[in-house]
Amino acid sequence: GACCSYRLRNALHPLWQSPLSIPGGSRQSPINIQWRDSVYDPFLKPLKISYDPTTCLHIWNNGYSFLVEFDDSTDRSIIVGGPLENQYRLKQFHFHWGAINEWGSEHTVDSKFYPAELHLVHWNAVVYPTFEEAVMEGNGLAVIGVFLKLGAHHEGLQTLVDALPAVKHKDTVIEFDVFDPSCLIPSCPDYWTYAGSLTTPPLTESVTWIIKKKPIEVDENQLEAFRMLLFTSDGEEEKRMVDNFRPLQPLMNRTVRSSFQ
Ligand code: SG4
Ligand code: ZN
Repeated sequence: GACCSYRLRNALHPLWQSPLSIPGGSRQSPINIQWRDSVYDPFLKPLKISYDPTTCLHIWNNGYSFLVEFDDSTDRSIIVGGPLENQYRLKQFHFHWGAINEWGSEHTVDSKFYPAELHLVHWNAVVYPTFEEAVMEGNGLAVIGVFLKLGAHHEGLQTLVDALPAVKHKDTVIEFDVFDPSCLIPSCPDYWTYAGSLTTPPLTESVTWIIKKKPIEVDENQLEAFRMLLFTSDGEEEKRMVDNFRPLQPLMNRTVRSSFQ
């Protein structure tokens, strides 16, 4: 059933092998961002991020990643501006990472992988009544991507890392109130943006991607804490949660725009 690890699913799920089998699969994610092919758009506004730390609810190991989920019943944690026409509500954030530091991110820049990538998932509550409906529609979701690179210890991430042993196994959830994920987003305003999809089934082409140019630095111990998590439930043969990223998808007829020159 749906219980197998991300890697196993990656190998078995036909959608992962042939992007062309997706109906209308013309804007799939992730992609390689070729810096010199991106087009500066002077009309792109700065992205404004306004998160209320008290909307943070819990951390959940869902068997593919760990998700930090937020109360999205009101407009208390939102983003606005950038390439977006409406404001979008924060639903959850999660990460993708590798077994080793040489890979792990979903997007690449000039074919370079980072060891991990943060995704902050937001939905268009102005136009759609529920997150589930937004997932299915063209302008339903906005995901901010932030690359993690190896370097200095990250104080803000450590709060999260300290909580991870409690959600080691698949299907475990713990309370995690009061966290402001804007501490994980670099203050440098520069970003790339393009029209893409979710990177896991249902792979719907509903995502406006906003990829921050500047990575955040995390240390080796913090990446190792991610790699201690398990794809598997308590009692099953342990499989480490690593390499939970989707392979690169063709750019096809798309332009990546940049907010910077
Ligand atoms: C991860 O697998 C999350 O666990 C999923 O969250 C998420 O799906 C999925 O990634 C795709 O998101 O930003 N990488 S992504 O395109 O947010 C959704 C859940 O399954 C719908 C809740
Ligand atoms: Zn993701």
